[in-house]
Amino acid sequence: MAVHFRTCPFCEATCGLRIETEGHDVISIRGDEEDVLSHGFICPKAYGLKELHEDQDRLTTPLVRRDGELVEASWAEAFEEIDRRLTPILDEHGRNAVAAYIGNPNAHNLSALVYGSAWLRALGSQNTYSASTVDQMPKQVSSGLMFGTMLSVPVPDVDRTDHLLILGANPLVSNGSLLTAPDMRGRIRRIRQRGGKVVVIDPRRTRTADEASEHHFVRPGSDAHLLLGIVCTLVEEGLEEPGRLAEHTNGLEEVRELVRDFPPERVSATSGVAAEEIRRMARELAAAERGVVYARIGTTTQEFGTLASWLVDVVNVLTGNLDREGGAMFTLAAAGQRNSSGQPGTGKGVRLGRWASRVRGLPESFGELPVACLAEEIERPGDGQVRALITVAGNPVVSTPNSGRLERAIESLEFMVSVDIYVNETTRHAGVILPAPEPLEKSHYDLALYQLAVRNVANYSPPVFPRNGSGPDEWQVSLRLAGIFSGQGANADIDALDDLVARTIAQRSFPDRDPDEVLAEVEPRRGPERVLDLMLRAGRYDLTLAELEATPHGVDLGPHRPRIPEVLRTPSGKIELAPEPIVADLERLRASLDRPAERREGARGGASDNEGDMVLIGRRQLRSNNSWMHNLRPLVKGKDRCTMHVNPADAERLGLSDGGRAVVRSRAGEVEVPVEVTDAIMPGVVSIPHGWGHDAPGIRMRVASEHPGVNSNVLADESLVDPLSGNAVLNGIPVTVTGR
Ligand SMILES: Nc1nc2c(c(=O)[nH]1)N[C@H]1C(S)=C(S)[C@@H](COP(=O)(O)OP(=O)(O)OC[C@H]3O[C@@H](n4cnc5c(=O)[nH]c(N)nc54)[C@H](O)[C@@H]3O)O[C@H]1N2
Ligand SMILES: Nc1nc2c(c(=O)[nH]1)N[C@H]1C(S)=C(S)[C@@H](COP(=O)(O)OP(=O)(O)OC[C@H]3O[C@@H](n4cnc5c(=O)[nH]c(N)nc54)[C@H](O)[C@@H]3O)O[C@H]1N2
Ligand code: SF4
Ligand SMILES: [Mo]
Repeated sequence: MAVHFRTCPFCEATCGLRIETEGHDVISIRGDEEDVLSHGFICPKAYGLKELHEDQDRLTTPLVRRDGELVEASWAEAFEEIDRRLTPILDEHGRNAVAAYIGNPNAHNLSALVYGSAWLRALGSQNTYSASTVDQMPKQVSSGLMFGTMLSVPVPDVDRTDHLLILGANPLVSNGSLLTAPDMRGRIRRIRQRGGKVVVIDPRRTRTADEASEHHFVRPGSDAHLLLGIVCTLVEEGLEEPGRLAEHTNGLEEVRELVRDFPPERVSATSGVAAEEIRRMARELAAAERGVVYARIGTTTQEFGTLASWLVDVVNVLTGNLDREGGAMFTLAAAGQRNSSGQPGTGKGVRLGRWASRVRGLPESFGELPVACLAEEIERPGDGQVRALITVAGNPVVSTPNSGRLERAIESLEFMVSVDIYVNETTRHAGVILPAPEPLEKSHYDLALYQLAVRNVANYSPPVFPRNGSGPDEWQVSLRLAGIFSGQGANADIDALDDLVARTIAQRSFPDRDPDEVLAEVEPRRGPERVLDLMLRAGRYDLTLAELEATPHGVDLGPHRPRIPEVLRTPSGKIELAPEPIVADLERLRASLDRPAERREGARGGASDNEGDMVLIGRRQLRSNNSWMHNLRPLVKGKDRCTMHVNPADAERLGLSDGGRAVVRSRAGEVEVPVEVTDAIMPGVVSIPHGWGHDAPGIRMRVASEHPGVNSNVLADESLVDPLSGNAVLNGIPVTVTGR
């Protein structure tokens, strides 16, 4: 028997696991009590690693479509097929004719983070899409404009705060996002034990709300309104105290002026929160010794996502809580920390909208276009039309808005390649599927998530099992694709490409040193390990990979420390509190205040006499991970989880009964779902979890197909986006609901 210590790759909490194996079998999976960040905490999904290891439906051989059928092929055949089909499209129609979609698991994958940019750059397509625009893009846009880089996202210092105001996040179920902090239940309990307060703002009374001191329902899509009311109160009542931040901030005066138009009394009707309650929230936050506002996906996947994301940090600045212990702080990770390279305290800032989507003209952010545009880019003929698609660890047919339209568009493509572990809703349309190794066959280091951790930590795990079969490793697949896209064919010298990647990182990491000398120090490492070693050596803690290999429970590099002004990368060297594009977008919010009340309650203009008018939001579930963990039996057993939550008052009005069924319609589509009546959801709102709908023909996921559920994104309207970030509106979708 062997014991392995390994970081869980499934969510942002990065829990340490203790895995016992016997030969090629997983015997047990437990929390690693000695892990420096998680101290033994895990959630039920961790066992999914064993199930995934044993899953007979998980792909291990490439599939190539022959006569309409996906059949097994050799790696060489698969790469040749990709070259044969894609290269002519690139030659004839240009780079933009091939789109790429990068899914969520890439963010948890060292190989993908290091080598993903190699093939994307070789492809050179402006039609690059990812799960970011159905997720956190608004926060990246606001953080980029305010602090200067796309990953300068302040993290709530939950372990030292006395007052935590949470909007649109349910970390007891999601285990935290843009906040790597395992065991949020324990962390929230400790805030209350030390006399602090936790307030949750959510259209549902969630598990997190149950642990909080206080919960308020809010109308979906109106967090920016509520936050404006809070900021206005701080200003009007003289409660602001930016302290040392004042000298590091541009635009304070402008913000003070702007928010005076949005007193709680004015935003209350839209947000559904009483004006006096909004004022009390502001006063209590200002009075707290150490307080912080934290907001997540309920505030980003909505109509005013960028405004809400911005206002969270405006509140944190005005209360003096940004960059202060117990407030919102900037992590300093051991490797790849974006906002610690270059000259401290100044930078180029971010440039957004360098190109626009061809059909709708939505702006690019950080190299990608909004995925809500993908279907129309495939459908609309003409120069720049998308004719082929590459998906890597993504399931856009389930995860992005108006799934029905996207699916039809994908069916019309000339060619599609997927790198994935299943034949699922999306990959079933591919011409070639390249299997990715299972997590236990990969090494692991959270290059991205450690930049958002509640403490500075570093933890490397080697693979638990050797790679099964003779195929390439995942990073080698990326380089093979890079070879094909750069015109070198299916047999490019990928070792040379790897050397090139490492050399580039060496030059960037040590601009004043001879790259040969730097590379000699990390010999004989290759692949992601070589690059990680370089990044660790270049990082602020001067770590090496060998040191991490010697500390299997991770290295604790201490709590957050203040980083302003060093962390800033704006051209001014200041926090930009009133970025011009965001300020301009306030006009849209102002106009929303005058929407008729029935529209605010969910009705879509003109249809206000329809009693079924509701707004749809989502919800996450503990034993689920977006769309792809439903083939693991222990995670799906039990009663049907893909149900619609509705408030008792609405249920009665609409003639719905608990356990009955409802038909839900939107501009985009229609689904029929089982009904669960609960007072944990506010009146006027219904909730359906995303990530289900596994019953389409051709899906090869036997367990998932037994518990298919419905795909809630059939209802999400791709025409609704947050205009600054292009992020899709997935919460607050107008729907009509009828009984059946
Ligand atoms: N309505 C609604 N829609 C939502 C959301 C919501 O809250 N509501 N949330 C959004 C959010 S936050 C996100 S992040 C997106 C997620 O959107 P996606 O990333 O598109 O979807 P996932 O379900 O995460 O799909 C992951 C894919 O990767 C494959 N996979 C798993 N592990 C690996 C691996 O190691 N390697 C490879 N190559 N493939 C792997 C899986 O089989 C699956 O096909 O969904 C979004 N969609
Ligand atoms: N178990 C599990 N864990 C996961 C995932 C999963 O699918 N399952 N997905 C992972 C991913 S990719 C991500 S991005 C994170 C997301 O992590 P979280 O952001 O914590 O995600 P949710 O649990 O969906 O919580 C969002 C909350 O917002 C509420 N909400 C909806 N609309 C609004 C609104 O307009 N305003 C406000 N204030 N609240 C609103 C919803 O009711 C919900 O409770 O979770 C990650 N962890
Ligand atoms: S909380 Fe996330 S990282 Fe921790 S065990 Fe569960 S899925 Fe894995
Ligand atoms: Mo996400």
